[in-house]
Amino acid sequence: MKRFAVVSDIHANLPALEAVLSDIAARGISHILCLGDLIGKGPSPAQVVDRVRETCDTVIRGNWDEAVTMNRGTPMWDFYRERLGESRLQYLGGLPFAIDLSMSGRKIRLFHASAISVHHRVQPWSSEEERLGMFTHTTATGGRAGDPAPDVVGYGDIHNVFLQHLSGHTLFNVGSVGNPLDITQASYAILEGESGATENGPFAIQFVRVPYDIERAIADAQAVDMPQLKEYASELRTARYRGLKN
Ligand SMILES: [Mn+2]
Repeated sequence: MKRFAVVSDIHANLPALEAVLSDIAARGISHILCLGDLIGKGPSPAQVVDRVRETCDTVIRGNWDEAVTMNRGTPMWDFYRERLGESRLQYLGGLPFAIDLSMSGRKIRLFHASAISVHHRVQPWSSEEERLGMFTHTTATGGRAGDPAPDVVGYGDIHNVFLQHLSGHTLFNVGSVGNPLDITQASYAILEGESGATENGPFAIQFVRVPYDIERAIADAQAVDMPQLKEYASELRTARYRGLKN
């Protein structure tokens, strides 16, 4: 059996990333896939990009990874661009959109937010049509309308772990390493099965929550006088999205 750890939405939170990498190593898992949003929101973008490049087998693009290569001139975008520097920005801009693999007879597709784009957000409570759209081939995912649809789709973006079965397909979200918005612990998933097998066989999706030093992550942000520090600290301590009203 092969195991892949799937991490996403690290958002420049180094203590959370290190806690997750330690947990993955302690389980003896040596293959890691990253579903994007390495940067944004947190204080350590360069360190996180370097650590992800060093530890992950495949990395795909999130909305923040794309946006930071295009935006400038606000305190927040300049904070990230200055710390990343040209070569990391180029790396982020060149990340692919999706990962396709097969395990235990299942076609599995992983992307950041949806089959349409890194900016198109799908929640567990989005319409059934939106959720079924996650299994279609689009310009972004590649593949043609006649090709078999993925059996299993996993993604990040919403920072909120879930799994659903829909018309015989499985849709799951791995949650967020560095900015969880469901409970205040870092999140990742493990896929386990026969890698590359076309025959149906046992297959597992496991969700892992890892406590990490939240106050250290906030202190890191204070030390570099990060823009939107208050909102960041509140999200890490409460797992409540800053966009929600009380
Ligand atoms: Mn994100």
